[in-house]
Amino acid sequence: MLRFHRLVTMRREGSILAVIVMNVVFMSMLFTRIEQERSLKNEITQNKYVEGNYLLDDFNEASDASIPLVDHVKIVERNWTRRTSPQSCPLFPPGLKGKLDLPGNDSIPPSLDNIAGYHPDVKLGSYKPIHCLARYKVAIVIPYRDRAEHLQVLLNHLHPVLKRQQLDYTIYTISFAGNGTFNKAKLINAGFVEVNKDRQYDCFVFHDVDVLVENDHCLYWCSEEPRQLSYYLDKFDYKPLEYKYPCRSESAPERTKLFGGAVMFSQKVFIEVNGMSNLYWGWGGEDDDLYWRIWSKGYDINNPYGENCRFSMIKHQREGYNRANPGRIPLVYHSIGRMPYDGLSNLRYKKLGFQRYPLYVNITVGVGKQHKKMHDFLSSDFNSTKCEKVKMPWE
Ligand code: UD2
Ligand code: MN
Repeated sequence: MLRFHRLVTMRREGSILAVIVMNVVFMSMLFTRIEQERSLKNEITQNKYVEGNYLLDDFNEASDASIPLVDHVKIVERNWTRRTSPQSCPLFPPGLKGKLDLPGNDSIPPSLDNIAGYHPDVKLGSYKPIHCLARYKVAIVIPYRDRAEHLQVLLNHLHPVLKRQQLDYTIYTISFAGNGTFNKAKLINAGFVEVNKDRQYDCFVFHDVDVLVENDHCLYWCSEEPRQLSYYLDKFDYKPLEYKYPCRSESAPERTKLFGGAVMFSQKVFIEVNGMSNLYWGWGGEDDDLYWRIWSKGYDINNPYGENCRFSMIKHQREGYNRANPGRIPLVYHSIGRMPYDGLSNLRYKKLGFQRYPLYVNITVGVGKQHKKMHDFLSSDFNSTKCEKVKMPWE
């Protein structure tokens, strides 16, 4: 009996001990996490790139400390002006072809020299109709690195379309310097600022290098509201793509719509949403973040030309330095709250090159790299099911 009693007591002591050990482990994990957040918070507030309460850039550093980052992004605001003078080009461009031939996946595009030869009227990346006044000035802004063949295909395809649409336009590539992790959204922000310095435009099309419009009745004409041009994509059988984000607060859209590919903004609205988030390093999420931004300001995908705007994407593999961003779900979760201080307002980059080629203008920029602590934080223990617990260290 005594033996049995001792056994029970030992068992009880054992389980108490186990509970204590578990608690200690749990508490230490919690403290580590709190400590991680605290030190990141300190880092952010002590950081030299922080002005007031705003986060700047990828938290604190460009990959290369010698890169003097631009101090302030100044954009001369431009009023929307629709050109409707007697000289304006017709409302229905006369030379449109309708459905277009697309290059086969294995076909080799003409060389840039040959393409330039077909388009002597495209001068240093720009064109405007000569017999009438173009209704819109459009900048095509392509985030770019190391996709020479796609660029050839796109230039060969798009110049004739935009010419027939009687636009006054320039095509820009915004090249990512170096071989670090890609950041499409930050390239677009930097491109937006630089292109505004080059010339005044009515609107901007942020255009993947690998998407091709299938019908020239899909006009690249500006609208005051943002527009998703490539909503109907071959990759998704041209079905409107909407998805539920696993993490979503009440102030966020219930369904997120595809907002990658080719999207159009007036200067006013792109500034209104503070551009794109600078924090998406690697593949994915930045397009959804942008959709949440425009949605929160009362806009939507806006598709005036409906299924005329079918697009096809050149088939390709994902680059090794553009791996899926593990932090995209928590970042999107906080998208709308972060909008006022993460975007054009805290953009840092360095312009490293500017070349005018016959068919496009290239602007090379250094955009730094993701801060290591942020990288570690975002790759730590998030997953899509824990999102309601996700709290960003600065919030
Ligand atoms: C989808 C979206 C794209 C973007 C991406 C997630 C569509 C049609 N596309 O594209 O807009 O939201 O998901 O990040 O919905 N790029 C380079 N070099 C690189 C990597 C990227 O030039 O090494 C540029 C290029 O313009 C490319 C774009 O970034 O088209 C998007 O990258 P992607 O084509 O690899 O991604 P994808 O096809 O999944
Ligand atoms: Mn692609």
